Amino acid sequence: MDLDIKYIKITIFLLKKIIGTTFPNPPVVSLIVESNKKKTLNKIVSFGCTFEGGRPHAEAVALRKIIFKKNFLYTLYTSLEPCCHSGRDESCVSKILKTKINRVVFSLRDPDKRVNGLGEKLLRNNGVAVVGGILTEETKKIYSGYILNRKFHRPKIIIKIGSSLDTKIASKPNKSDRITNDQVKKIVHVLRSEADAVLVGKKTVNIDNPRLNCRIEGLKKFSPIRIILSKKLDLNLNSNIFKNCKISPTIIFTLKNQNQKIKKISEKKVKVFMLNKRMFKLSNIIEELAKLGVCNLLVEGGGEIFTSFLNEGLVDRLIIFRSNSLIGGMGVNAINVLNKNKKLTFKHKHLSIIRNNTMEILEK
Ligand code: AOF
Ligand code: ZN
Repeated sequence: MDLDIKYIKITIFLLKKIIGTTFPNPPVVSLIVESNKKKTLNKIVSFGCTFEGGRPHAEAVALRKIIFKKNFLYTLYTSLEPCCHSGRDESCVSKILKTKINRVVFSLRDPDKRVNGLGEKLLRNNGVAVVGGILTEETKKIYSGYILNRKFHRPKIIIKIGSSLDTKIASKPNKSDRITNDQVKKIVHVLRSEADAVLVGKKTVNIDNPRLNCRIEGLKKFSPIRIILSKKLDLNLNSNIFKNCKISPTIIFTLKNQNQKIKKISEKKVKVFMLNKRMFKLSNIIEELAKLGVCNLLVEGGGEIFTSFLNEGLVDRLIIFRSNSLIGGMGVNAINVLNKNKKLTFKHKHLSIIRNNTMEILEK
């Protein structure tokens, strides 16, 4: 196998392990390979991942650990084009240029307009050989939310439905039921850890009383920001969600002119975004979330919210967990009335059995 492909493959393998840990920055993995002049001997001498919280960047971590030797060549392999803007720290390109790295190989060009090819150009102009675009089919998938955020100012939207065999999410209106099994619950917690934000409607808060965090040991700190949509701000303030807003950041989108209610809810340490009637649209709300750095948004319910996202054509991925029992007549549908003039078709990507439940993944 071509050496460049081999090492980029390793960065991609490791990249999958750090998804959801680097908000608000994209996850990146870098490797440094030391070679003899004939390139017959090659070995990985350092590696780095983007740190929790987004800094230091992967390249900076990899460079920190290395001792460069005389008579050897050094290639830096990285999943994303190295940055060239000085943000919270010196840029990676500038750091690379101070070392003996004489070649950089990356997979995806950084869609962030501050970089987008400039990182590559700057390295080349300073005598570093650069190869870009290795295995981009794979990295485009991993960075899909990041690409949507930077290019289209919206996050990737993943709808998660936990339903009965006949796609009902509760046995009757205003009732909360556990429908799927405990293993599904664990998978959902992993999905939460991978997401930057999780969104629900006011009924889900008031009826299901979820915490919306990740409660898997070791991953708790990667819990997403919690987003609640509530036009009238008629939320039960004793709900679980309002018990730990200091630890799990929480944002509520509501309509303007409800000062009294906002005062009360603000005591819970939540952030309230007020929009006028015309602006209270999913397309505007997700744009606001993108501005906050949200690249991957998990939508957890309920039925009205799922339906609105589908009607607006704002669903990139559907994950449906289904139990093995039917609910029937009184049950609440996961999806209500869809606009007839919209053709909604998804591609099946995955189907698996989770004990007595199933998991189906579909994409646009
Ligand atoms: C890299 N390596 O590991 C990451 C990069 O807020 P800042 O200053 O840290 O910059 C964030 C931007 O840096 C982000 O939008 C993306 O362009 C790049 N992320 N770049 O070279 C990394 N995480
Ligand atoms: Zn960087």
